Order: sequence, then C-alpha cells, then structure tokens
Amino acid sequence: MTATAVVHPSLAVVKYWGKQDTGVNLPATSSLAISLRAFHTRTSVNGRTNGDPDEDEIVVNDQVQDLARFRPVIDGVRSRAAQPGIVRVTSTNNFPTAAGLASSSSGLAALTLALDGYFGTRFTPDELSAVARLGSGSAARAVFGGFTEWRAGAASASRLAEADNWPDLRILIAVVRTEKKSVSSREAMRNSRATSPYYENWVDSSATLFDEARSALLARDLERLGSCMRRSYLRMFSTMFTSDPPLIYWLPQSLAIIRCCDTLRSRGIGVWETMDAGPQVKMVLLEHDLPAAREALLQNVAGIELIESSVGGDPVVHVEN
Ligand code: 2P0
Repeated sequence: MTATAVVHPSLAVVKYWGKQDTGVNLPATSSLAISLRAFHTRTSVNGRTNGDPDEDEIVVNDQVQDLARFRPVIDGVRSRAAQPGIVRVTSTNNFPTAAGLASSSSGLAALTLALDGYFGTRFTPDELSAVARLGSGSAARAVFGGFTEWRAGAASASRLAEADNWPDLRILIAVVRTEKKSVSSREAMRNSRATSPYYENWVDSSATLFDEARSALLARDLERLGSCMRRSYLRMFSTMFTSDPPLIYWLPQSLAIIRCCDTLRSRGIGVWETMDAGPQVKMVLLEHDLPAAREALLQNVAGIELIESSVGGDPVVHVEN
C-alpha cells in the first residue's frame, strides 16, 4: 500500500517566532498565514521492503535523512494504528528546501497526512495539526489550505478562511539565493529568546498585531494587513539582529526589494513584503498590480527570480492498495 500527500507551504503574514517552555513547539506568539499554491511538497509512505526491516527510512529530495526530527510525527501516528509497521518515506519539494521558503511547514504536514492515510488512523483535523506540530511548528498550519491561524500556546492551528475567500490576492516570491541556510529557524528562534533584549517586547506586542491583522484579512483590507505584516517581520528580525551572536539572514538584494516595495507603495501600488528565516522576500499584492510590481523589481534588483502564486487549497491525500 502507498499513501501520498501533496501539501502547500504556509507563509506567515504574522509570525511564529519563539516557543513557550511548557511543551513541544508550543508557540509564544499567535501567527496568521497564507497557503502558497505555487509550491508543494509531495510525500509518499510505504511499508519498508528493503534495507533494515526494523528501522524507518526517510528520503527527502533523494537524500536519506536523520530520523530524529521526524520520529515524534511517525510515532505519533503509528501509536494509534491498528496494524503498526516500519515505513519508508520519500518526499520531494518543487521549490528550494531549507532556504526560508517554509519547506518544513509543508514537509512535516505532508508526512503527517501521508502517515495517517497509510495507517488508516483517520485523525481529526485538530489531531493532524497537533501531530504535525511535533515535527515543525509551522506544519501545524500547513495541514490546512487557505488562510490559517495558530494561537499562542495552542496545540493545534485552525482554518480562518477558505482559499477562495480572497480570489484576487497574489503572492510574489522573490528568490534571492537558494542555498540551504546555515542557521536553522529552530536554532535562531531559540537564540532570540535566550539572548535578545527585545524578545519579550516582540512577544508582548505581537498579540495586538495578530488581532489587527486577522480582522484586516477577514475584511480583505490589503493596506491594513500589509501594514501589520511589515511590523511583524521587522519586529521578528529585530530579535535576530540583537541576538548574541547576532543573526542577519538578509542579503543586499533583500534590502533592495524592501526599498522597491516602499517606492511602489508611494506610487499607489500596494505591494507589501515579508521575510522569513532566509534572504527571500515574499510580497502580498492584488492581481492587477502584478505587472507593475514585476517590472519595477526586475528593473531595480539584479539576479533575482520571481515566482507568482495564488492562495493554495487544501492538501490532497491518495491511498493506493
Ligand atoms: C512562521 N517561521 O510563522 C515563522 C516565521 C519562520 C519565520 O515557523 O522549530 O520550521 O520546527 O517549530 O516551523 C519556521 O520555523 O520551526 C517558522 P520549528 P519552523 O512561519
């Protein structure tokens, strides 16, 4: 039997950055996110038929992975299976992995959903989200498509609105550099929490930002949402810039894109940027502004690739006997 899940990554417009003490990947801040249709992870789960029959195997983009990160998810689903067994997992991304494009959100969500299909465990959406979270916090959101929210301290995320709730919303992704990041988000957020003098302010101030962004998103008010997005990522990065040692994921093109967005907005073109743990810049805008945004970016910033996306739908799971 093979179970396959195809899942889009989750782009946070209000960020999860930092964990609470009390459990595994329980977020210190509430986050709000959009699923990216242009990108996906495809993950298949089979019974293991070759190699060590007592050890699971996970292969991502043709590379065998260290199991430690994945074990809580595999065991979390398998412990509820009527017929538990050893599995072989293969996974591919149609976009760069571990480069600040949220591959861990779609990767760990796809693993959870494919395991649930393979073992026939029929978890509820809340349970799927909570198990995916054990592998990667942002994966708690990616088990849902559309627009999602994940409250501070919550074991699972939930859907805020369907993908078609904002039909002309687009995300323009500027890929600046595709190589794997040298500091993982997990390590970076741990260090922000442990050493940045601004970390507590980040956590305290993000509650109001979340409420405002959530209401702007539901009202489809891009200017209000965009303004919250900017405050969220810039405050998040402030905790990295002020960590010990400091962490700067940005590259010169990242800043050039930020400035280009600012110029576009001053010309009345609503392009609102955000960034994650890497140098790539993601811009949220309306469909009719795509041509102007593309042209300005390609004219002003050398060496970037632009990828357009609409809002992604729900994950798809297939089980074949
Ligand atoms: C987010 N990021 O909300 C934030 C914004 C990156 C910046 O969640 O340690 O791989 O596995 O829970 O989910 C990336 O971190 O971290 C992330 P873990 P994860 O999307």
